Amino acid sequence: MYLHFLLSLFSFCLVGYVFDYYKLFTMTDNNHQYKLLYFDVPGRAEHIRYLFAYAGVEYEDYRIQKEKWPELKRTMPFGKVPVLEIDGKPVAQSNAIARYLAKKFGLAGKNEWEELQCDVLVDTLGDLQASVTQVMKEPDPIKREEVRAKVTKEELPFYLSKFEKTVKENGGFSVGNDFTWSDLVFAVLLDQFETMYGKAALNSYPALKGLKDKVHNIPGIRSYLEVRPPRSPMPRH
Ligand SMILES: N[C@@H](CCC(=O)N[C@@H](CS)C(=O)NCC(=O)O)C(=O)O
Repeated sequence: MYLHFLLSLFSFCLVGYVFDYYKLFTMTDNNHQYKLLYFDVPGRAEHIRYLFAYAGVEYEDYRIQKEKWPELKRTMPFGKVPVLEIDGKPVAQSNAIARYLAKKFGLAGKNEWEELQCDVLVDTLGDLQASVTQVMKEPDPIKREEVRAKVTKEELPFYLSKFEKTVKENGGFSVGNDFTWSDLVFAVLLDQFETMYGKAALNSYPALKGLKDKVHNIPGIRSYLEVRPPRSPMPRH
């Protein structure tokens, strides 16, 4: 009778332990195989790399070398990257991938309203990034300076001052009162602005600078930044 009781207690505990390990395993999502394909630059994949770093989930960060791209391009779902292979199945579109991972890693917002706010901010950051990239894409040096002046004097202050207000109102976060994937997208883009315009670029936007620093101090992201490979040239297309 006593032995029977001990055996039942043991199996009960064993089931508990197995269940706890299962939860841990599924939460960290190391039960899927992920391979991220992109060029050896931050570009449209960096927020996806930040998401994996934040969650501490393993993935292969496959950085495509210039000479390998023409052949690889033919095998991509829409001929472009980033592509995330999930258990061998290729998925395209950077923000669709990021939103999917954000949901898995608890970074999509606490309710539908917050999910919507994340999408709004991520898309708006995309608009701003498109204007900034326009400068680099302009081949004519005179026109390039005109575009640069418009972006620097009009578009950047317009968007950044609105974002600054939002982050201030949310107590240091872009959405709600906790981290979301929108914060990671902010950190990537603001970092890019500092690289392009110098460290003083965010001096007038202390809340945004604070948000960027806060994201870069998340342990997983800090570790990723410490080992991030140096950039190699992007293929011309
Ligand atoms: N909307 C897509 C755009 C993807 C895209 O334009 N990818 C570029 C790199 S940023 C590319 O693959 N360029 C190489 C090519 O088109 O051959 C996304 O966000 O994933």
